[in-house]
Amino acid sequence: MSNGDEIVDSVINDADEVMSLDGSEIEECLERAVSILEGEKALVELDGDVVFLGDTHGDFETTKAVVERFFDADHLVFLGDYIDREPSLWGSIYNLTYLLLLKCRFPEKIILLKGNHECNYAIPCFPYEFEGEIIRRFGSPRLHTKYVEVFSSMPLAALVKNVFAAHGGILKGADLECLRNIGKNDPVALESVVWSDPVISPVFRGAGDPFTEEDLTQFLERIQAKVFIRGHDYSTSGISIYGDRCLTIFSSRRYKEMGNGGILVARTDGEISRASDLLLEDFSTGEWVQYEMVRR
Ligand SMILES: [Mn+2]
Repeated sequence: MSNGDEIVDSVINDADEVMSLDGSEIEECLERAVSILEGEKALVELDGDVVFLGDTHGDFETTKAVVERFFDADHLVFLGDYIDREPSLWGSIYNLTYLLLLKCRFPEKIILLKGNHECNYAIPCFPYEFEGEIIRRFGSPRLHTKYVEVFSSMPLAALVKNVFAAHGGILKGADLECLRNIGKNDPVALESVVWSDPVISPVFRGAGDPFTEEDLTQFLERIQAKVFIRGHDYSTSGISIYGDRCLTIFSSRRYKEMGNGGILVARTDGEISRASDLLLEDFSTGEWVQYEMVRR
């Protein structure tokens, strides 16, 4: 196989084909993905029915199941953290590369936001196992450099009608005009949007500027949105806080032993004015079941 279209086709037809791609085939795909991602702004603005996914962290099996079930949605918005802490060998490579190939074939439908694990080149995160994994599988760090080009071209946030979506946090003080014009690698935006947590989060990270309910309310008003959906935190999966305006979801089998509450996706169905207007489904049993959002 050498033709880029054939590589994309083979994986679209059978996701498991991603497991047999060699280094040069992957490199070709990454170059395509970069050229598509470079065409997106830091803030992706969308319309229509959307399914949001939290962190997948190398959980290729879950990603396949989500794509299979929700492919009919207008957009699948992934909230970042595709790599590291994978549940099975090479899961990060398969999960991320599969998603990038989907992006190449369905650039409007598949939206891949940046998580803090895709930001290690700018702000180190722990654990960052991905580079070592590339070296073990392909014998050199060369492909990792290509993946970093992909990471640095990923958008930071999405706005879907009333819903602002990002991996971790908000950009305090920003209005819509500011978000529309921000650089994808603006250091303040990276740390704030990709790393931050709500101030009441139990997680200590050492990066990011935590946001209060007041910060969130002001930010959402300024950008004319009503709800913030984020990933980043395995321990508060499916919990809405700050007056039902901030929902955290997590979408990986990993971190179960550390309190991960479920493999969740959130769908829009009509107008969204509170987090609990989003419909949650859980895949932690291997079957899709409706999930009751917890409000705090
Ligand atoms: Mn994260």
